[in-house]
Amino acid sequence: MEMCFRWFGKDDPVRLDYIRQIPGVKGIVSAVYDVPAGQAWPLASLLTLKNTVEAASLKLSVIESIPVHEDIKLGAPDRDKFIDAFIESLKAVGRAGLGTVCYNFMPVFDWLRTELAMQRPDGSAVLSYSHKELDSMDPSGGELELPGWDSSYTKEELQKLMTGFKALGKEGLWKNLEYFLKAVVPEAEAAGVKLAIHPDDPPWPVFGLPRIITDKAAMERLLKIVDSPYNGLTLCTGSLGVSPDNKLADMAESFASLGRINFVHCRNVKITGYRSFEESAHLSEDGSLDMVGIMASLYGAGYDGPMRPDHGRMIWGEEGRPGYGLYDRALGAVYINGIWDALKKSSLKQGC
Ligand SMILES: [Mn+2]
Repeated sequence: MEMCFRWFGKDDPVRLDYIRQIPGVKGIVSAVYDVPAGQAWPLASLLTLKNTVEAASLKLSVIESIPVHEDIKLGAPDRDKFIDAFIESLKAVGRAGLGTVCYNFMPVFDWLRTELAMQRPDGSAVLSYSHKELDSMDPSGGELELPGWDSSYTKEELQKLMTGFKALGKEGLWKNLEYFLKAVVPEAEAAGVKLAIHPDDPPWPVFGLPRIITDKAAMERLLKIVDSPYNGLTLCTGSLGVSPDNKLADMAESFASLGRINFVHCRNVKITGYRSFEESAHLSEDGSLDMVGIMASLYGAGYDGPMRPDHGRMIWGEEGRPGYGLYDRALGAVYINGIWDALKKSSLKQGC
């Protein structure tokens, strides 16, 4: 397992030289941020990013994410143009000598929360979500005030997109994902780049829009569309884990033993009611997930790919991008490394 850390580029207040000081963190997860969705990434941008990371004695391990243009998800007439651009970016990633790309297939909205800085009793601040609250909002009015939702769409564009996806429905979205994967996976394979789809966050429909990468059955279906190790998963424990039906240790074991987990996002969440949750520290006892059980499944199945702590709490007076401060993510990385170390050492002992 290679412990990594997400870095948002030169504007990120969390500096590479700070990340390097976290024990056991070797890799960086980042992306090219100055190319609009739907356009191919220039190789030069990737090489600059790689050089910057390497100059800090770290390795650029994962690209997260290459955006998938909405017209691909919608199956719009011009989708091939955007698929070609995605493939060009994949090729550039391969030429830059990088091996893993995370992406997602969520229509219109990426991750969703209803609060970005919910105060916990210990004074830390976390992201939280209440489906009831979310349901009371109407994004089609164009006046959506959603934490983290920074839309460049006009009211008309947003309405058109939402109408399109509602009409498309779940099976329509699956068909478009299938079309995308059949075009992209062979190219990823040729470029030596492993794809890792991120599950939907949260893993249920929002605003009447379909979401499909939500549970074990959906992931099995995805893997069958193109049966290749280059068509793989990002196991995001926090995204999947807000649904009590998702048994993360079982999913980790099943998919890692098939060799189809290409990236792991590791974080804990505390389920606070039906479709409501708050994020928590990575520590098992702070949330609803058994982090030791999940790590033991991954370790036992021989997972040796990249992993990163996911969102952290804001603690110790830190300010910055919600979920992506330095301190609590560093604690998360160290905690996960500790579990991994213990698993490794105890299996060595048993082997003696
Ligand atoms: Mn994630």
